Amino acid sequence: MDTRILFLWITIYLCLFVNSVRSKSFFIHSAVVNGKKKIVATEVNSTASSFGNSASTTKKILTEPKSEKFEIPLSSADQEWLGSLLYHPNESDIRIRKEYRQLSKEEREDLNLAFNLLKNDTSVSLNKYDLLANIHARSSANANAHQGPNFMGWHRVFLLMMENALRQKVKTVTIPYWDATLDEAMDKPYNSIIWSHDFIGSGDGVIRKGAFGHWQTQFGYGYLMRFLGGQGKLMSTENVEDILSKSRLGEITNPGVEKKFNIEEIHNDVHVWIGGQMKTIEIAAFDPIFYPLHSFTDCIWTEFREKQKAKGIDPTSDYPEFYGRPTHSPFAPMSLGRVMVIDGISDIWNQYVHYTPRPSCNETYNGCNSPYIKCDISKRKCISKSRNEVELKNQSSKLKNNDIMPTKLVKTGFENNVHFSKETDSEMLYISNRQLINISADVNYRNFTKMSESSIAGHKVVTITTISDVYQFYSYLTDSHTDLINLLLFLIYLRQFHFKPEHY
Ligand SMILES: [Cu+2]
Repeated sequence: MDTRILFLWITIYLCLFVNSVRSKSFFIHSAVVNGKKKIVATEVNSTASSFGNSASTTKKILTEPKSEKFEIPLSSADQEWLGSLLYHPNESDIRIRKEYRQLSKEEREDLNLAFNLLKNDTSVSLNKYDLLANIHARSSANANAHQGPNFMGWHRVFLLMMENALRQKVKTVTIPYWDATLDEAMDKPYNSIIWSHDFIGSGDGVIRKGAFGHWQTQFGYGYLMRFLGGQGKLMSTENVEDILSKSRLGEITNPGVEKKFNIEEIHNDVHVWIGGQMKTIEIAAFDPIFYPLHSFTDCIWTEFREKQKAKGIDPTSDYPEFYGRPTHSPFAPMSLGRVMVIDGISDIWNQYVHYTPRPSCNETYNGCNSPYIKCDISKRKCISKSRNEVELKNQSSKLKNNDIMPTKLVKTGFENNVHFSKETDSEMLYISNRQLINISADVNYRNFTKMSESSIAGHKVVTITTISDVYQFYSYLTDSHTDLINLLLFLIYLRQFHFKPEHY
């Protein structure tokens, strides 16, 4: 039977059926029936949630998430804030997204800082980071975003919303992409420098240190945690090449595309490989690695669309005829403001978003462009360095014995909130140890008055000044800067803090 006629038939059938049984929905996909490939409709049930099961699996009953738990009511302030994020960049707001390991130290710290400032901003329900992350969990968006061709468009817009949110906090931040193929090519990818406190945090259970140390997630899922490499698989260079060898969006997305070419399925494996919250759709976006991963899939899609243009295919009208579930139909709502599914393939979102070329190298060219990435000539490929290989410049080194007092001093400050001065509050800030501190809204963290070393040991009040003073101060006090961000969050919002000399 001609596939168009079959499709029409299924559509009629579906309309009739959906009318008669309102709560049911169907997933249209290809399947092998009696040895022949056919287009069939499968009823969609409502349960599961973990990443990974292929929509192209024959006879598999697809599942939608259990939603109620994740449907927190949105206040008008929530909606207003979320709405403020739904815009695309323009000429005056060009975004360059680099590979994570190509960020400078300052850029990494700014990114971490912005994430933490969102996490600590409770002017909306939950906090700004979690409220936005939770959008990914809501049943409407979840159904729009997964297991169909809208996967690409939905996550593109969502990523941009997170980037816009981060830029409300630190306006130069863009979301780097995590080229997982650089790790996949390692012998032990879980040793990649990516999984370190200076980057996105550890991967062996609860994250206890670094920018995301002891981050709490919502809905009873506890501390942020990862279990790298337990299951799943990282993306390989071959995966990317396979995807880029295709010409149409419908050839690289669900439904019914062979896994080898299916970008959503390949990305699912990475979610599972990371484990922890990342493994479950509804809470995956609570892990900040979610965004660099999606920045990478978006980077691949950007490259794919460029190739389409070169082949004379217009990516802005390339939405597949067989899109599967109704939530992926071109004129379905995206469940992100008033955006529709078809808007996701428009150029408006990516016109001013650029990706640096994926790191690559060979005998004569080294485009790895990062102290954390090396060129493996035999593989003709850039590979991530491991944590052991990276000699992080540890300015702080070892404490001298006679420096012990200031160490105690600051540690005690952390443990005893009472020592901190409180300024006019307009925003709340949680520090790593969950202390609540009132801060003044007009504080510009790059603009403090000078702190001198003698004042640390000699006076009751320490005034912190510039960011570099904060670094210096910090490195003076400990032999590692992995907790830097926690201290930063603490210090940058406090011009002053007091401590009681009797403690010493
Ligand atoms: Cu997703």
